[in-house]
Amino acid sequence: MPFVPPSWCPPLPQVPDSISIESFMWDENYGRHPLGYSQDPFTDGLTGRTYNAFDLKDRIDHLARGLCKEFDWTPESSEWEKVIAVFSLNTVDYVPLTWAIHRIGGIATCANAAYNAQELEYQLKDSGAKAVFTCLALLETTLEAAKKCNIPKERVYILPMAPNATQKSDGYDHKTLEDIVTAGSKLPKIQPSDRSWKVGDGARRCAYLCYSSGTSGLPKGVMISHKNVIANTLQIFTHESPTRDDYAKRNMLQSYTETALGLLPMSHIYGLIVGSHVGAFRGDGVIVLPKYDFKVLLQTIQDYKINMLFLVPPMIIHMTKSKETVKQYDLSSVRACFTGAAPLGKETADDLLSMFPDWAVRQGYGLTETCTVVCSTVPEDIWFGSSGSLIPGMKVRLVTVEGNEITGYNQPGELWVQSPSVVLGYLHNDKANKETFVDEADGRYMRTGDEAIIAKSPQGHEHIIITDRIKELIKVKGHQVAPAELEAHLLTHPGVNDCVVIGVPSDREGEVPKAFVVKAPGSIEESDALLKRSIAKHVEQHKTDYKRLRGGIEFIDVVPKSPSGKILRRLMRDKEREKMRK
Ligand code: 4UV
Repeated sequence: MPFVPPSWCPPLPQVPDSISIESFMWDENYGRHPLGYSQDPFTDGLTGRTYNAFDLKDRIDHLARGLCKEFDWTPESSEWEKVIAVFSLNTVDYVPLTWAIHRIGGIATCANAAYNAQELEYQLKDSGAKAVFTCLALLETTLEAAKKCNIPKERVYILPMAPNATQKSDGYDHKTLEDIVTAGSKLPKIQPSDRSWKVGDGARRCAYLCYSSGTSGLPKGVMISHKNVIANTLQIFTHESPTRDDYAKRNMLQSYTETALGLLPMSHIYGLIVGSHVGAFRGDGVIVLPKYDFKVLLQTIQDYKINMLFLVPPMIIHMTKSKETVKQYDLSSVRACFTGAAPLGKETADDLLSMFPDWAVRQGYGLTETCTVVCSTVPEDIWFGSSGSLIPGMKVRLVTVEGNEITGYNQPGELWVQSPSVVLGYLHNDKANKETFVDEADGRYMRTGDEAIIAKSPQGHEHIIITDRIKELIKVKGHQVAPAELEAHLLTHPGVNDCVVIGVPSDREGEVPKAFVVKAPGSIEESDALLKRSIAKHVEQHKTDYKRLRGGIEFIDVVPKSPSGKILRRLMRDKEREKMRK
């Protein structure tokens, strides 16, 4: 018997499947007409640069026309011919750019702004991106990666981070997003691509290609359809409705908006959907910050009177460990602090609440493969340590390793998810698709690779509590680290004969990678300490900062493997946990 959302949850409205995300946002049948915005959808928290909803809609329209001309594309051609990478810090133009790409029927592949050139190159090649939009701070990295993927420098465009930031650093006169908008404003109107869509096209067409390593292996392109995004936006919105009757009466759209924090990376599903799409759909003003700077964050909350924070656990830990600094700012506008992407410890939640007794400290759980939220706590039903109740339209099962269905409370099993937000699958990876997306008698499920229990909250509702991670993924400050990627890289070091990488707990970062290495015979380093330093450096030189082996390096004699050669990571992890307990 699958578990379903609590009865107080309004049913999920019909999810439209023949319109694009951008149309959905402005369509009065679902979203809101620009007139319905009392706040500007996106505002730059550093410079104040903003567009009201009318101007933003025009801007997207002009940008879409400009893109068609720039690439000589038609809205009707296949989306796979129109993949554009966005590799940028957060800006007010980030999400509008992706909507313009959707308007011309293309795909936006969002790359983590923390990537180095090699990591970006992997995504550009894998996704088949034809162009990259970046910001000046990341231009050098972009050019290095683009060159290796035969993307000419003419196809590298600059997103302005400040009103007049148009200077170029590499001597080449890159076009800016502004240049394309201006050119597009002089071009004849184009039909949005979804005008020619048939029923179901929105469920079939890919809109975003985000990268996730899933349950195992290297990062893979996750094909997220227009319908997936629209579904999860409606699911979250419905679940969030402060008064359930209001939603049914559609009073919500007029009555309930927030000033929300847009700090989480828009390249990641949490910042992209929960932080940006849901906010824009609800009519929130999203205050965009390019990157995490603790004092800038506090100042921005104070200046813009932000009332909804979207954070990840390490940021909350930073707050609770910096009480004196926090006290210097007026954060009285905040009503709710939402966290997800990694578990928030009960002690940290308690600590935060002791600093801010009025805040609703909420937790959500989601995945790239479910186009974000599966469940979350709502202000009326908060239970620390829990990830809350299922959102409408979501159905889950708990399945034991032996394949038995769990039907009772407080018994752990792997969480399987069924929802209109479960993505199309991984790009050209049949093996991972077969392992992750399973067809059952009652429909298609996604196997999350997370272990969970269902428990009754003090308010008497069924909650999901994530109890462990079965899959190999490591989460560092909410970022994904694929052990397989680090292991493959470590094997290119001459001193490494074999290795296994696991995540170990870290106070500040949640988890950090630790490597167990089998030394190569006759390695040239004179001592173990020198070899360790050399291996750590090998990672630092070729991988982005959060992938460093902060959990350390330990030498072992042999990597435990199954008869079929599969690394037994769980065995290593259990041994490590045992060691830590002692
Ligand atoms: O694919 P991904 O990087 O995706 C995310 C998404 C997190 C979100 C999104 C919207 C929310 O509202 C929200 O609260 C959280 O992180 O990584 C997916 C894996 O991250 C772990 C879990 O192992 C997933 O399979 N994870 C995500 N949220 C939690 C979590 C959580 N609350 N507690 C424990 N693990």
